[in-house]
Amino acid sequence: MTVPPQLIDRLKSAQRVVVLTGAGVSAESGVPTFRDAQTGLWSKFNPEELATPRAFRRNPRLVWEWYEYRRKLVAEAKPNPAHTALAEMERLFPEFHLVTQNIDGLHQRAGSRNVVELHGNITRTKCFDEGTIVSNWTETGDVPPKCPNCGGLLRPDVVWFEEPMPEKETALAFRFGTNCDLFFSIGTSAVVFPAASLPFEALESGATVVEINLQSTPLTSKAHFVLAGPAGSVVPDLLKSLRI
Ligand code: BV8
Repeated sequence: MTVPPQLIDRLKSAQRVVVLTGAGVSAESGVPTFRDAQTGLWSKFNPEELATPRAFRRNPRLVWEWYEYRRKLVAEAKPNPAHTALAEMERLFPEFHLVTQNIDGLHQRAGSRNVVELHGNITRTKCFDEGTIVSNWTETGDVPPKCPNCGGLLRPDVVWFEEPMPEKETALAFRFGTNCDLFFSIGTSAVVFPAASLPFEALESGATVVEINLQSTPLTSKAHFVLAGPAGSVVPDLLKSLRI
């Protein structure tokens, strides 16, 4: 992908860069996005119906098993060149912040150091009742397993629909997003709020906004630059253009 020369200039003069990533960044690692058709036994469920507290209360075993299936997919996945290039970009700017909607931890495995996780992380587990993180528990065959402290049900430490995003991470993301000079929205459908409002707030605050996606989104018509292509090759091309 040829990076437009005006964008290369913006990249070279940027002081404060913020990147927002969505499931599209992990797609080339084999982690299905939310809108990819669900496969196999999960094909009859709509993720937005499974990723809710209501679904968990109604059928905790089903929701726990869906996350166990996705946890295994994530454990087998490897960071792809988009993750690695973003980890390298972190060191090239005076200020660089990576904000992700993804729960797969692949940015951290690729070497990104300060990652703001807006929607939690599937590799962490918490007590549904107490909200405390639980790192180990006795396997009694219960599905979901029980909290060793209060006996409540364990759940993944992710943000479900109709649950608020974590306060600290949300405040950080919006502080970074409204105080940067260059904002990238990469591999996100920009339809899930409040995360999806971040690129628009960056636009409002005067940042140059770049979208990298395979398809158009509600952000496409407003972004200053739109690089239509797979993140796994477009992001490394951006990095290469910085090196010249
Ligand atoms: C909240 C973690 C309020 C879980 C996720 C009615 C009732 C209540 C709330 C609402 C409502 N109506 C609307 C809302 C708000 C709701 C919302 O926005 N709904 C949408 C569907 C309209 N939001 C919420 O509920 C949020 N909370 O509002 O709380 C509140 C406040 C105070 C007190 C109480 C309540 C919480 C939202 C977080 C939900 N959790 N994930 C899990 O993963 O299991 S969201 C999940 O979906 C992902 O994290 C992602 O952010 C989002 C979208 O999924 P995808 O589409 O797969 O991914 P993405 O968007 O990233 O799209 C993929 C993109 O990649 C595509 O554009 C594709 O073209 C592109 N792509 C694909 N391959 C590539 C690529 N691009 C580049 N290269 C490639 N190779």
